[in-house]
Amino acid sequence: MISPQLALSLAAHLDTAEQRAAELERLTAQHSDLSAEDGYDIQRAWRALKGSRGATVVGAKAGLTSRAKQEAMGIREPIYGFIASDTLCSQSESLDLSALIHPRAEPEIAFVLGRDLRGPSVTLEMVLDATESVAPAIEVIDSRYQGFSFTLADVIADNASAARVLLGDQRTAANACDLGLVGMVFQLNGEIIDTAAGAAVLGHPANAVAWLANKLAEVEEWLPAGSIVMPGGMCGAHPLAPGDTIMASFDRLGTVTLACH
Ligand code: OOG
Ligand code: MG
Repeated sequence: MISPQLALSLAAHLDTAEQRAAELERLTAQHSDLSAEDGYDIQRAWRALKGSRGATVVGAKAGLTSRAKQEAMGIREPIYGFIASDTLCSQSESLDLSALIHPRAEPEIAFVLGRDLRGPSVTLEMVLDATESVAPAIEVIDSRYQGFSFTLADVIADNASAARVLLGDQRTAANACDLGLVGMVFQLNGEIIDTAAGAAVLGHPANAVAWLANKLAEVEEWLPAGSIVMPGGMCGAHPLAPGDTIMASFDRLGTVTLACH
């Protein structure tokens, strides 16, 4: 276990890297024995730091929940992070990439909770029951580490590379269709760059939400009603450049479009 002082000082490094949009050497280069639990301690210290500046937590994210994402990042287990209020974007505004280091976009099916979800032993059915609606979403991830390269402890400390969250306008009941069978087409500047189905994420995206609720229970946290929950990218994340427009179109759930400058 690391000391609260070290957790806070490493969180402050990540915070500075994010604010300056300047990449950082991965933490494990200097602290090679950091564990996943240490990573979560650093992440919570960072969450507290952002909270002290007025940001609130509006939801949570699971990451590395699809084979595509696990293979791309070389890490074979899911992770989680928090969604800060100042990372929510709107489709009506172009995203300023100069505030980010090396942003990448990934398509996700977002869950908006109508009721608290508290583990342990949350099931897929319990997730669907507690969900007010699902929405087409794009997550912009932006590792604070050089070369977008990290170990498990590093990426956990870095709040699972969280940077921006964008939801499309449409809301659909979680039980209106089988979310595992929902197809998705990912387009960059009008060209198809990837396709996937909901089942790419742990067999069903609600499984990722259940995993997250159960994992949070280990530290006596939960997903409160009203939370936005991002279950994880359905396919690999795609780098963004100024002038790009990236769009994820989902069967039944609608479309979400992000323009960048
Ligand atoms: C880690 C964040 C993963 C997802 O949806 O899999 C993530 C990364 O790939 O940098 O958000
Ligand atoms: Mg993601």
